[in-house]
Amino acid sequence: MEKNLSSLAITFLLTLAACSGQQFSEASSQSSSSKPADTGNPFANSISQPLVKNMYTADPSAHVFNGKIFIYPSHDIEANIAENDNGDHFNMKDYHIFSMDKIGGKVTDHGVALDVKSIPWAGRQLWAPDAAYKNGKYYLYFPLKDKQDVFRIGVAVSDKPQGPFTAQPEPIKGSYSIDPAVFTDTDGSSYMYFGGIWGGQLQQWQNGKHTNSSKTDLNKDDEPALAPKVARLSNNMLAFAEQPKDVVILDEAGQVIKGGDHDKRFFEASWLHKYNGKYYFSYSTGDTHKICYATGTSPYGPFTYQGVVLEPVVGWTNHHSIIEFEGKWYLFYHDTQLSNGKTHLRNIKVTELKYDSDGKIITIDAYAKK
Ligand code: FUB
Repeated sequence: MEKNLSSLAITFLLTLAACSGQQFSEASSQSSSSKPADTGNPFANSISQPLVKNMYTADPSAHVFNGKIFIYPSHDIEANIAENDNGDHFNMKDYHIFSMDKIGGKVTDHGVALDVKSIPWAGRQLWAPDAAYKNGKYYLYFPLKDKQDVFRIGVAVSDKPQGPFTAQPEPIKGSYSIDPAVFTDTDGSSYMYFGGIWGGQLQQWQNGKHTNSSKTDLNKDDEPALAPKVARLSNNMLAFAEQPKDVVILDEAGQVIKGGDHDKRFFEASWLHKYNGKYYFSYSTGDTHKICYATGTSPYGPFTYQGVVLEPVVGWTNHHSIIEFEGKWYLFYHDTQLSNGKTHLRNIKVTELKYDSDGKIITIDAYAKK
């Protein structure tokens, strides 16, 4: 009985943290399923600890460059902005880049790599970035609202993975919405995946044109959900080489996932990795707080839904990246342990990710330390 009560208390706390201070004000119906019975502290059985403790960090995009792990996160700050459906309280102003020689090793902060003040087209809100390497240069891709308060995706260039980066004078032509993730395939082609609904504004665009001002999604639960986008990048990595296309996500029966299927439909936080020759597209389900994944045989998809990578974490948002390092696979993610549950003040973490013999990702519960 006591165990059950503790379990209930933790589930309640997780739900409370997920629903309060959330990016968007609508309440979540989803709480984490099997939280460990413990003291009432939802972080007591965290499987990993914050990687950075002297500032708030989120949305970690990790890459291996020159044999080291580099992490490109958002830099959360207390901006004292009231929470609303647009995510205005995520009012980040710069990026710090971190590196590690090995998992569990020292985390080095390389200082400010890009400041909003140095981006000529900037309005506000530097959200989740990513990075890529090609031909001796490093590229930092970032979502930012322009002076008209429309999210675009910018790119900044450096000779070093840790920056500092110099922003291009304009956003990437034809870009919109948020959360760029760049995957470079074994043939050297690089693809950008992007998009995010609700505050990420993806629902406001159709065929590259700004068409409406919906605050949430298409409001058509029985129709195909809004798809994330993919575009191959040009050789100089500064432009789209083609019109962005839909990343189609199918359910197990081969049907396109519908807008009303909030447990599986795409919300934000795209990531693409390749394992044993298969392409794994992973993403956040937003208001159901999960990281899910789908697999396919081409970087363009279609991808078929496979399951959950990461159960909900404490805090409204869930955002991740997946890399291989020295023969093992790792999930970088965030929660709100350092701020004790404040959604806009997050901290990055890392844990090992495992596959079963069929290549299925074994679901991770961030609070199930044995
Ligand atoms: O960090 C701001 C936004 O919150 C990101 O762009 C989303 O993915 C969510 O994590």
